[in-house]
Amino acid sequence: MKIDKPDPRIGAIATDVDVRSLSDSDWNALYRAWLDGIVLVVRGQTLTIEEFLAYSRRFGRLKPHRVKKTRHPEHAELTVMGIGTRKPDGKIDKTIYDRGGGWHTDSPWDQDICKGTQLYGIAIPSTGGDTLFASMYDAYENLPEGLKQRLQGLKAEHVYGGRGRRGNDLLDPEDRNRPPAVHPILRTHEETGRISLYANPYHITRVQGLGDAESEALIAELTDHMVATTAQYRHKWQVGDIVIWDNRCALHSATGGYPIEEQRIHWRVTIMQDAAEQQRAA
Ligand SMILES: O=C(O)CCC(=O)C(=O)O
Ligand SMILES: [Fe+2]
Repeated sequence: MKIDKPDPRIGAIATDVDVRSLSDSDWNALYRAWLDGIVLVVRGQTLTIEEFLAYSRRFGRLKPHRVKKTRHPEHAELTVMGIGTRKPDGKIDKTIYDRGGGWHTDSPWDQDICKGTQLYGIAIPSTGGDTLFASMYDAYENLPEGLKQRLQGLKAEHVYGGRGRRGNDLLDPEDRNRPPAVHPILRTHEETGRISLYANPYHITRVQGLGDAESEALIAELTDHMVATTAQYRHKWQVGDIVIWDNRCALHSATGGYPIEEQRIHWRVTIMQDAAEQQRAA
């Protein structure tokens, strides 16, 4: 196995390895490369659904996604991304085509911590469709000192789709309008001990304890800092790529811009942090 690091701050790319038959030392190296690199790419895999789920479970417990209509019918833990970009009337279904567009972390609307999301490339368009990742460790480290102090102890509320409840159409009616999840804006990573900025421009609704205008202004200020980080990795997909990112310390964004007549399909899992990991940090 070979692991390349395009930038010491973000990204790790593993090649010459088969995730179905990993030695203990290769597994430990992959997990470490993920924690250190925030985004881990493993190229060139040929997996069945069961094999993809088994490899994903090595990272942690899998939780079926709140969006039920894109779950695989026989494997609730598997979401299939990118099916149905064209509606029966020929129009583009933007909720499918644009899904994952705009800087965000996954599942901040869940009170349980989503440690990672893993995608597996099934069908990749000839052009466009890259995914961008940004380090929120770096965003935190580059905040002005006064702002770092101001954020101490502040918590933010998150709901699916944020203030505009964007993407609500993907949810079944009983899953819309759930109460917000609350997370600290400065979060200490349970496994690396590093501090990151966790304010999710997409799903955030308000900063607790502040008036509406002050909350909006702070969200705007933090968003500017988060998206300005230069510690970014742009993934250009190939069929057979597995990409896992650490939702505790990264933003990501699907960039779209691929031909609508071409397919862009990924298998996706949501990987949760278990209670023991959470306690180890406390
Ligand atoms: O399709 C992509 O590039 C990213 C999708 C996304 O945001 C996700 O799966 O959480
Ligand atoms: Fe996402």
